[in-house]
Amino acid sequence: LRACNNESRGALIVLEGLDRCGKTSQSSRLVSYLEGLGHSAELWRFPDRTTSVGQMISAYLLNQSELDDRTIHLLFSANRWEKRSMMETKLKAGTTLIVDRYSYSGVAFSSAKGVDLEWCKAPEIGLLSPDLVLYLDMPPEKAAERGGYGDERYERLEFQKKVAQCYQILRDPAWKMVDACQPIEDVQKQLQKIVLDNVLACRKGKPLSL
Ligand code: DGP
Ligand code: NA
Ligand code: NA
Repeated sequence: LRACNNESRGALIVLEGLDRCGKTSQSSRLVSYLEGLGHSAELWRFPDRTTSVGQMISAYLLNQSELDDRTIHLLFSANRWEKRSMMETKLKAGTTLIVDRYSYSGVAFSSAKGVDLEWCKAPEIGLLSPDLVLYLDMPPEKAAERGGYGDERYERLEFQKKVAQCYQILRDPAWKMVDACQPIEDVQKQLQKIVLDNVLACRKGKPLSL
């Protein structure tokens, strides 16, 4: 599917990694960087806690509700599905989306609980595929040291170790691995270079993968 007959489109760029690896601040810095270069860019994140599905997810993460592992898995997926058409509209209009977590978090966090990997992947089929996946690589022990974990459900070292293993299983050769233990400015510089190449490729009319 070609975006708007030869018109350039935005790039769908996903950041993944363990909790506390620096994804959120790196994502917002990337948006500022692209905007500074005159590109249209937006910061998105999943879960998007502002929707009604997102509020159910948020309550679960805050341990205010209990949900079966498959039920919460499907809610996380539904939260991406409810945003799909808006993502497509924005990309086709030329806006690059920097997305803090996406389907890979969905599969990694649920399969870390022991839910079957293929079952976890199924509801993600048909969502927009990213042009670029940036994995902020950091050992779970190191991430846990960073200011400590909060009170959210998954912020426990033993669980994050399992998530890291699941990300390794999911990891694709096309993923760009960035050492997130480097100083924040160095991580940012590496990310900027990789992202810029991909944004430019999409502006040259790279087809929107669906
Ligand atoms: P964040 O807002 O990025 O801190 O994410 C909240 C927590 O939810 C974090 O521990 C990662 C986890 N998470 C994010 N997306 C998914 C998902 O699709 N499925 C599951 N099971 N967990 C997710
Ligand atoms: Na978190
Ligand atoms: Na985050």
